[in-house]
Amino acid sequence: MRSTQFFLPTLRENPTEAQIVSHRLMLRAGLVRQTAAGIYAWLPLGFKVLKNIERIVREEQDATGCQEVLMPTIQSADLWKESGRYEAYGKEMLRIQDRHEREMLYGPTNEEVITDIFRNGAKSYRDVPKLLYHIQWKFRDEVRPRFGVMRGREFLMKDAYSFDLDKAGAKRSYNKMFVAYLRTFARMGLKAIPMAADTGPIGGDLSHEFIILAETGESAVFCDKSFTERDVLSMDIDYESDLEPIVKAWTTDYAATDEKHDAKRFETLAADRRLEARGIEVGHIFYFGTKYSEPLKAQVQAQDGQNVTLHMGSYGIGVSRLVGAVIEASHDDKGIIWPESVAPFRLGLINLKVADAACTKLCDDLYAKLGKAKVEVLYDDRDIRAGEKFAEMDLIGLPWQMVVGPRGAAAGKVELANRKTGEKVEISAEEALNRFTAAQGQ
Ligand code: 5CA
Repeated sequence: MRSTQFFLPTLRENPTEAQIVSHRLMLRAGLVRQTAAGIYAWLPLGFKVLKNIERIVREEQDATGCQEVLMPTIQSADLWKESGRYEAYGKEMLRIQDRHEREMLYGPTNEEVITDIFRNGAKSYRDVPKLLYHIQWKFRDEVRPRFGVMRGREFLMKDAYSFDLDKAGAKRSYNKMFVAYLRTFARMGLKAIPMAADTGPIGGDLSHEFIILAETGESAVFCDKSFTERDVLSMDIDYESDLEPIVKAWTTDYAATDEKHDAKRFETLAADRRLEARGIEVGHIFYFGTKYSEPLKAQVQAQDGQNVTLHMGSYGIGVSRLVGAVIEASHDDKGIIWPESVAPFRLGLINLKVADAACTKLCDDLYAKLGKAKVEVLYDDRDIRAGEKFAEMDLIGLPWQMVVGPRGAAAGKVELANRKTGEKVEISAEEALNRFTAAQGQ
């Protein structure tokens, strides 16, 4: 993409309404714009990141055998009356009346709808276990929407639901999601720590929040330092095997949010192993047994001919929140530093002097070749000051910057800078090209 064509409305000044760094940077770097309190439009740069996060979530869900569906945003109130949650959910639910005065709502979560779909489709024990998920916008009329996309009213969530014959089966499904979550967040460059959690309006007696550490997090968290030292992605996972040992290994050491904090137990840790910090909840998983299947009569016929009520769990990831969370975890005073896996472009190509024929020719050539090799490049081909280009490139945080100036161009050389480490090397244009085209697919 050429900057002369790209819609990237960046802001020079810090927006006064933004209290935390991710919100400030998302507005300044032209990722989102607020259209109403807690409701955001995604601009091209932000939308690319959102899609990348969605892709990682999807790949890791698919790997577990979880199947993707798409349920509507608008739901009928009837199902919520059947489950008993219609009144209980309170003011966070956006209630709507259609022209026939039927009660509808904008879904804050989907336990009722998926249970209704499943009860109509599953008849026997052969139809379970099943795991289904979708990635869909939710609406919760939060009292205090704040921190940009971190606590929005409309937000994108991945929510998965499991259906099993009994509690032991449901725990197997829970474990699959648990492990998939570890991988999902690690692939985004995040260290997410599973913590025992309260279940709130979703309900149930087994639940973990996945929390990443960040100064601006909404909850105080306490954990063993070991969690920050683990390598998740080198684990070889077979989702059909018994995952309990992995889940055990990740739930034995101390980790709790303030709601569940046990100061006495925490103090038994050696002082240098105690980590007290703030955290952002990026995912939350629940096992709630028959809480919805019972009132909604989601049953299948067991092998002995008896009807059994299904055991269920639900598993959420804050997809849009993650865009903010990744920025909270990875930025400096100049701007965002995207991990390669979610970056909107892998590389920024900076033409320092558009008026210089050799410089522009080399840039055009590099841009064409990178494009051919399917490397995502933002090519700053605008006729503006170099300082402005550098500042914007740092602000939007692409992992690599390839800088071409008239002197280098005359010698066939470019400067390659890493946004994260600040390391710079001057290499031939050909070598620079090879680095990106050869490394594709890694
Ligand atoms: N039905 C269950 C799991 S599918 C559920 O709704 N869980 S939840 O309430 O914990 O939400 C799942 C995830 O959505 C949270 O972990 C969080 O990352 C994200 N989330 C929740 N509320 C908001 C919000 N107001 N703004 C942005 N993300 C949110």
